[in-house]
Amino acid sequence: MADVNGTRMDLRSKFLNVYSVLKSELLDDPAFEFTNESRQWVERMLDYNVPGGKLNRGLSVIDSYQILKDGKELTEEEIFLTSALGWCIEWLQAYFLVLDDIMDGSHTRRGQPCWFRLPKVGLIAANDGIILRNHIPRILKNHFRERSYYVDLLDLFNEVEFQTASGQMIDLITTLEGEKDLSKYSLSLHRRIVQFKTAYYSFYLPVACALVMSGENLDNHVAVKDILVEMGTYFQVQDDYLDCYGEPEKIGKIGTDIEDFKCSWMVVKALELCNEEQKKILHEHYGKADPADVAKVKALYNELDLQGVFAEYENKSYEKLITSIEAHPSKAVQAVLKSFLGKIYKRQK
Ligand code: GPP
Ligand code: MG
Ligand code: MG
Ligand code: MG
Repeated sequence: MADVNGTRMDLRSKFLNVYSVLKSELLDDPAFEFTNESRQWVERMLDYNVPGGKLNRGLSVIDSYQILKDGKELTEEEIFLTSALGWCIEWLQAYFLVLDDIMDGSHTRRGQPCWFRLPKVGLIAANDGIILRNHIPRILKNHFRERSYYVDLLDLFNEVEFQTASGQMIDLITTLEGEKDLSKYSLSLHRRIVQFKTAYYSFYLPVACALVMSGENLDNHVAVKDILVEMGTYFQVQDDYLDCYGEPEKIGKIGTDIEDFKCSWMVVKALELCNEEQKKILHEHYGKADPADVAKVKALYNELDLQGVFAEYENKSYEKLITSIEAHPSKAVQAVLKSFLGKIYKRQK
């Protein structure tokens, strides 16, 4: 095991080195005449928002690619290219999070204030989100322009961004003020939201990047996509659960779903399990910023034992996912999917 861990450590540090390379290129982009001031802004913005997460999505591209190559050791070039793709996903994530935190009115992210909360930043963060988004095609152009699969990568990132923005749209418009109506919240609406806002970019995209780089045609991998979207749905249910029951020191953020009237898995489950009296409590207190209202909702979640309900959901989802993974004909693909699932099962952050 020491060897395996050693290799992984090595890959992680190589992955982090690639961040520095990509950042330097972007800070010297000949398409823009950087002044010291603008260069410093971008550098600070990148360091604040891009590398500070768990890096699961980014590292999964290298992992998946290596497994698809039957575990053969990767060349330095392959490590660089898979890392660059991994970083493109981390950039995409940074872009989404900077904007999502404005939209959700969040306060903290990855253990620090949300970028837009910094006094010097404010709504400049909206443009920083656009800059982060624009860095992705620049990285791809710098490193993949000559590859036969360049167009497929551009297309993949475009498709997934569209899906995510559409999911984010339904996440937001279901909460519209004046139409606050819990009766429209259902498991099927929740599913639709989280598949689009989270699953495609967080789960399908890393594996799809690895497949494209291995020369695969994504049209031949619909079954893999379906399993990854299922896994992403499970991941966002965990996120909804941790929004309420996670420890802020561990998850690095303070939940806002109850205040924001979100169609979270928690409220959908509560609606499913509550009696008429309890439903009244939800209708009265859900979606209000006052901590006393939030406390009422959380007390109801405890009363309904949503922690127990979640634990059961988690076990069932895991078993279902393993069953669908083991039905896949390729052992290599099975290994990719199991490795991904192993990273998130029973996660606390
Ligand atoms: C996660 O939702 C979804 C995203 C981060 C996608 C955002 C998409 C955009 C187009 C901006 P969440 O709000 O539950 O995440 P968190 O709990 O991390 O704030
Ligand atoms: Mg959010
Ligand atoms: Mg959100
Ligand atoms: Mg959340």
